[in-house]
Amino acid sequence: MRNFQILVYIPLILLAGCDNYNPTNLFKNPSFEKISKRNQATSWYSGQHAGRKAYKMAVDSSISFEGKNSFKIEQFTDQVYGVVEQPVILPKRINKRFVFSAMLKTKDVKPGDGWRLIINCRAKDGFIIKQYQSTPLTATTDWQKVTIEEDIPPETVKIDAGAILQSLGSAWIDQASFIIDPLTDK
Ligand SMILES: [Ca+2]
Repeated sequence: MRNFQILVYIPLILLAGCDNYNPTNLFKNPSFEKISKRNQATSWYSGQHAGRKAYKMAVDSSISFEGKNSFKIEQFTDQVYGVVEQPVILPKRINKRFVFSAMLKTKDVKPGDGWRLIINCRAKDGFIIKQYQSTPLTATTDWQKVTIEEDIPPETVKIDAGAILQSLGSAWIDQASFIIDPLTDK
């Protein structure tokens, strides 16, 4: 009986001594399962550089890593960029370390800037303080997890996080995750 009591008490002591902050995925609709008008993904913004239309961007219900849907972006002519992203509202935390990850896939993406994750850390006036990007994927690749783990500059009030395509070809994103302060959850 005494041994049982010890086993019960130790976890209680550990819980009392740690930070109660539980990092959660800050993305809404992170797996692109909720669809809005014109086959777009709820809570996500997709757009391209001004000028001639060069991208098709929509939820793809024929290919997914998780659930029924992914989001597909296809570049069919020259243009500066096409992007799918979401504004992330930051929790009030002192230590602003983040981990941004997503499953990415490509088909026949030409060499160059390719398909990659991108984060813009913005000041109150919208100015980009810091930008992070992952290594571009090109050619044809199966689903792979891509991760960016970095610090958020202290003056950041808003983050836009998503993926950008800057080469001809097709690309997909699914199972996106944006977590703040993963190290403090231990
Ligand atoms: Ca999905």
